Parts: sequence; C-alpha cells; structure tokens
Amino acid sequence: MGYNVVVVGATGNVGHEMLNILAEREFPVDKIAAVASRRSLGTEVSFGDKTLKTQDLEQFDFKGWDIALFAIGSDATKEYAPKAAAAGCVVIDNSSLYRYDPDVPLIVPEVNADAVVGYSKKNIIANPNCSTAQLVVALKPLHDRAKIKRVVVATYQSVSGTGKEAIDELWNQTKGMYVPGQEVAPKVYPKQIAFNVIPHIDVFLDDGSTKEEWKMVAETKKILDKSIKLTATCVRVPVFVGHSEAVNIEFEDFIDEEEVRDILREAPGILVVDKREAGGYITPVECVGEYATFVSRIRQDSTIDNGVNLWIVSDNLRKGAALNAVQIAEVLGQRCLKKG
Ligand code: 11C
Repeated sequence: MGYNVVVVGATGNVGHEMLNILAEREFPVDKIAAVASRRSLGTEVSFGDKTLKTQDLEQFDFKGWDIALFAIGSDATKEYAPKAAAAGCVVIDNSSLYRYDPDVPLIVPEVNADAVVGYSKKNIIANPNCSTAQLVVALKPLHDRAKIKRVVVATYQSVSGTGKEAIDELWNQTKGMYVPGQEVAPKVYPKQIAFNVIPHIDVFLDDGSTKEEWKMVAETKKILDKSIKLTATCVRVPVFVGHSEAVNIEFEDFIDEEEVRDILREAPGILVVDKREAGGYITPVECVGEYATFVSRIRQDSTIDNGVNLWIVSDNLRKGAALNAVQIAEVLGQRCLKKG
C-alpha cells in the first residue's frame, strides 16, 4: 500500500532526479505518472527498472492522485498547481511561486518538518531554492546551540541551476575556446561562463542585489528564524553540478570551532569532511549524486567575538531540489496522508 504519485516536469533535470530518488529511496508508490509539456509528449523516462511514457500536462487529470512533485517553471506552475490542489492532490512545488505565501509551508525536513501540517490550507507545499536548502541544513543545529545573529554568504553556483541550455552553453563554449572559428557567444548568460565567473543570478532588484540573493534572505528567515540577518553575493561558476558556499556566521554566544565540528558531525543531512591538509575538503565534483550536504574548512573567525567560517557543498539537483522534495513527500506521507 502506498501513494499515487505524479512527477510534473519529468523530462527536466530536476524531474529526472525526482524519479530516480523516489525509486532509490523506495518511496511507497502504488501508481506513478511522468507528466511533461506537450513538446516532450511520448518521451520515455526511467523509474527504477521501469520505463514510463510521459503524459501531456494539459490533458492530465489529477483526480485520484495523492502527491504531485512539480518541477516546471513558475508560469506553468501557476496554471496547473491550483488545478492539481483542487483535485485533492498535494502539490510539492519546486518553483519559487508559492515560497513566500504565508499559507504555504516552505520546508527543509531537517529544519522545519513540523510545518508540514500547514499543507492543508492550500494543498501546496513549497520546496526552497537550492542555495537556501543546503545553507539552512548546516545553520539549524548551530542556531539551536548558540543563536545565529548574522550570516555573510558568497555562493559558487553551478550551471545546472539554470537548466539544460546552460549546461550545453558551458560545454560548447569550453570546447569552442580551443577551436579557432568555433567560439560560442554567450546566450543563456550575459557574459562568457567558460573559464569565467559571473556575479549575477536571476534579475536585479532596486537595491542592487539580485533576486537569488533576496531569495536566500527571505527563505532562510521563513524556514529557520526571521530574526537572522543574512547578506549574500550569488555567483555563477563554470561547474556543471554542485553549489558551493563560503559562509561566515556570527553567533550571539561564543562557540568554538571544535564544538561546531562536533555538532555538525551529529546533525541530520550533514557530512563533515574537514582535514586541514591538501584535499581534506569537499569540492562540487565530489558531491554529485550524493544526498548529503558537505561541510569543510570549519574555523574560528578571529576578527569578531563569536564568529565561525564554513565551506558548504551540495548537489543542487538533489538536496537543492529533487531530494528535498521527496523528503517532504516522505514527511507528508508519514504524518498527514493515509496510504491508498
Ligand atoms: C540557480 N538557485 O542556481 C537557482 C536555481 O528559485 O528555484 C533555482 C531557482 C529557484 O540558478
């Protein structure tokens, strides 16, 4: 006995990972549907050792389905998520559309699983931005011990956060650099991404920050604690998968680096890899396909009274998106829904 589960956006990077992770974690599935836009109609996708033919989102009837994992853009989500919710199917949405709605819980299960009960107001639960998810998993156990006052974070975000065309742009631009006449002009990004870094993710806001930076602030407050002050600089780097973050944390109370290391070693969802030697830390290529959020370079910040620095790395398609969505579905199943 399990649930009837729909993956919407099943042909995208995140949708693929949702299907993989549902199968890997043996989520109790009675029936599964892979749904996508009409242009992907009939495309086959894998679910464990099964092959699923994608069905047309426009025609799909959500009645009789328990959970829908949405991994499509905000515009399409706006049209189809309310239809699914009205049909009695709980939507777990990976877009930013509902994240800041007070009637929609925004959940990272290691941090605020209890908020899941709020799903019933709209039959919708929001999944956070990838750069927020990995950050709050590491902040939560430290906040519980020493209360975080302020966080300064710089991100190093992979191109898979943008999507398939960005992965192609990095690949083709990199190859093109070596072949005279085959140079690839920037299209997805405003500047060259191969062998470069771009301090700009999502649109610019009036105060000079970007929407990605704003999301990290707003989402950390909603998920963890509205009193935490956070300032972010979000940067795109020429990495295919895996977001990294250099994080400076200022606490109310003193906490030393040894205790931070011990707390993080025990924390759910975290793997500490922190040897003070060449290679004794995690880089994005090592986090690909993993569930954990990795923490390295744990050290005191001696320029302030109660400060610590961390390096945090995670697979942005997994903990940053698909894994977190499946974990929400697990919590929802365990605490709120009856199996069919
Ligand atoms: C990126 N974090 O790396 C973005 C992708 O709000 O869900 C996810 C955007 C979002 O470009």
